Amino acid sequence: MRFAVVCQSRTHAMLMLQALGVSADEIVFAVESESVERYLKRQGATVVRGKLRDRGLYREILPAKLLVVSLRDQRRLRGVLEAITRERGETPVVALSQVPRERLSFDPADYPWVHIVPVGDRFRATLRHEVRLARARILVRRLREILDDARRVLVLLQDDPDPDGLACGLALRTLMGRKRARMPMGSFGRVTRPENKQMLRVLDLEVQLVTNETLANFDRIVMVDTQPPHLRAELPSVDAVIDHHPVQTSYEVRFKDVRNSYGATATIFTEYLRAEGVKVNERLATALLYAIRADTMMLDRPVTEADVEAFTWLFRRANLNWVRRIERPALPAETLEAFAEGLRGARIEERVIFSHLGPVSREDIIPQLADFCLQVEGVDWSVVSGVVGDELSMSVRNVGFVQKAGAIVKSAFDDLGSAGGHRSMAKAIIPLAHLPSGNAGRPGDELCRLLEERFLAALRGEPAPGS
Ligand SMILES: [Mn+2]
Repeated sequence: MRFAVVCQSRTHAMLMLQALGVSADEIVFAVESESVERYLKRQGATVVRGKLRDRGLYREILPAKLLVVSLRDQRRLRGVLEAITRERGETPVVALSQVPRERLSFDPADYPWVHIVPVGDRFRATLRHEVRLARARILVRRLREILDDARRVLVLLQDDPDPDGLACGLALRTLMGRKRARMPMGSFGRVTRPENKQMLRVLDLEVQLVTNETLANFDRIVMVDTQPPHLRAELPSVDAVIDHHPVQTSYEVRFKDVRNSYGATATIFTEYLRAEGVKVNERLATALLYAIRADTMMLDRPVTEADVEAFTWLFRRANLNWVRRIERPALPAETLEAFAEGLRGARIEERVIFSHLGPVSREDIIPQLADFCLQVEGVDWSVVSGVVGDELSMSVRNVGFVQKAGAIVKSAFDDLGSAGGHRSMAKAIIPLAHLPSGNAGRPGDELCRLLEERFLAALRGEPAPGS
């Protein structure tokens, strides 16, 4: 079986010969014009000539592997579809349209068997992407002019560097073809969040702690994912700023690319890299992908076409196992034991699952078990606690459509230690000295009863028992 194409002009015929990507003798064309017929025959294609509204024409070219309708005059599409209706059989039909579906002169629902492709929209989106890359080339050239003759360049990140800043630092270094020693990343603060620390480990990244004095060791300073007014430190002159936070005007800089509509600065850097044709290895792709994911909550926050484009491109190049390792640090075997113990003693009351782990060697298994327990059927809340050193640490999770976790935990435990959090996640830290001692956390003992009673009272809006 051959491919079948309906078209009106030589241009469309030429495009289809290229687009189908098969040799001309594997295509049969239905055309009206004699000159198009002559052209196609010279290319080696089979041609049937007749009126495009004539059903007989389609009896000659169908069935086919695929029938593509590519008309110059969109107003004739309906007539062609009408003529094909009874002849199409099992042949898949694609109609290329220059106008979007909603601007067709007929209701496409009348022809549910045809797949209408608005090529104009697709082409415009592609063009917008290419225009962004063309602009990026100009920007990268200006950036190179500023950095090329510098011996040491500092990539300055926000005070508690996050995945977007870290990924952009690595991207800038790759873009400029520099090694770590000649373009280190630095910050006035330290990486504190566990996932971000894990990102440093998995992707082998380093951030130097800088001070106003050590800044003098660098010939140039580039800030990524942040702008000078965001830092508490008084900065000397900064040479370049690449960011996506709202633009600040209170500073002077030689190079500034701030795009507030973008979901992540990593998207800007992905455009720079693609525009320059720089090889993006697995490590860099993973860093940038993770950055877009983290900054846009998995594309759940407002993003642009550019973010989605960058994400899709990076997704094919990134190592998804590394992404998983960053997001969810692997549990050592001994914590499984604690997990099992915690589940054995778990109790469900008023749609809340309680589990107390007793003394734990790693604090992070408490939130992990809390996440896990929320999957239990009939449970809206999970409350998991454990003893870390001389404190009790508690993680609370809920399914999201109930009361705010932060407020509940605060009202239940604020008087005993520190407590608070967000809508669906919260945490409390209570010094053991403020809790009943004894056998420290067997299910049903005084400590566990106190935690359960206080939490349930807070859920019901009652005052904490014994407070
Ligand atoms: Mn960011």
